[in-house]
Amino acid sequence: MSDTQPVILTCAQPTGGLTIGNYLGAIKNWADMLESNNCFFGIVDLHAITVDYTPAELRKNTLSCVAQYIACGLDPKKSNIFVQSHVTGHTELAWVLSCMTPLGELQRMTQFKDKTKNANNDDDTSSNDEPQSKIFVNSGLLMYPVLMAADILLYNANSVPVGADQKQHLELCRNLAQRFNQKYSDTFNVPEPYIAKQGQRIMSLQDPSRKMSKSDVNLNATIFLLDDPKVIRKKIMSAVTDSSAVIEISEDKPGVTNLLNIYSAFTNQSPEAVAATYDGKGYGDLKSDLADLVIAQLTSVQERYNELMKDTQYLESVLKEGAEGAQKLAFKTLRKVYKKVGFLNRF
Ligand code: ATP
Ligand code: LTN
Repeated sequence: MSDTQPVILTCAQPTGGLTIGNYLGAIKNWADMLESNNCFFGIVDLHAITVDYTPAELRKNTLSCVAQYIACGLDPKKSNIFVQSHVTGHTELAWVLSCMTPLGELQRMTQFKDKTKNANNDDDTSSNDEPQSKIFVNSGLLMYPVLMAADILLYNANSVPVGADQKQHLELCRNLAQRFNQKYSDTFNVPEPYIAKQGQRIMSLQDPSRKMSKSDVNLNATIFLLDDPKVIRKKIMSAVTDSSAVIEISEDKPGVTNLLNIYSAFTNQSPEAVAATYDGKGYGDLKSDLADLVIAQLTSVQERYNELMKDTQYLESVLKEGAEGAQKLAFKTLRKVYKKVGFLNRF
């Protein structure tokens, strides 16, 4: 790592086990960037408490996420792996940025609208007797994208590798950087999103119109990196497809298209090239081969993960070093920002 290299920053929430969506859309691409960039990989626990959670689970998931990152190839010697709440500055910068963010912009964010769609308001008088999951619409959910912008701008990141679902959040971050630079003078890089061609949007195996998510209530919809091989095979074999049994990429066939996309992202081929190899074959063949492929790729990740989880001290030392490296840069940016917005120097 050197100070002159471009800064790459990206983060994941410790809201549950990582999925192959996280792996293909995000982590797999990050591992290729270690050599020629100054990389920061955050585990954003402050974001994770915007949804329903239990403290013990959060603690467990955070450490497990570190081990999963390393097992997927993120070498802590070549990058900074840190926990967001260990670095002061994220929430402080978020406050400054929130004072420059119109409320309406946050209310219009797709993720905010999606996450609050099922909110059960006290004044809900609908006669629908169906039980609904109760969502607590807290202010943190609304502020989520501002905190995310702070995560990125605190390190003056040049590039932010994310899945396609984060495009809108990145756009807000870019707007805030530009707004700040215009109002107070040049301070932040305007970060570029990096969205990989393959694997950018892995969909649910049970409802291919929705993204594969670690918080999906239907466990068959999501393949977790730590799923048992038998479970992986069962989930893939029962993935939703259609009745035509022709293997092709098509908007009318979101199920099989998703399976081809997963195959293509694991093998770095185009989805069309994968589809061509299945000419004349059936969905069962594709599913069975895909299960073999996913199991083979995840077995080595799982072996490494199990080793790492036996050594909590090592994982904690990774986080200590990661936080120290991150904090250095964070302080530098925050000092500059505080001065520009008119706060007195600390005496
Ligand atoms: P949740 O599923 O609980 O809403 P998440 O997995 O979307 O959370 P993160 O863990 O913060 O949220 O995501 C980490 C990275 O993985 C982000 O860059 C995100 O864009 C990417 N990602 C998440 N799901 C997918 C998916 N289904 N396809 C491609 N990329 C994804
Ligand atoms: N919102 C992101 C997680 C996230 C993030 C970030 C990603 C929080 N802060 C900074 C990149 C950079 C998500 O994937 N759900």
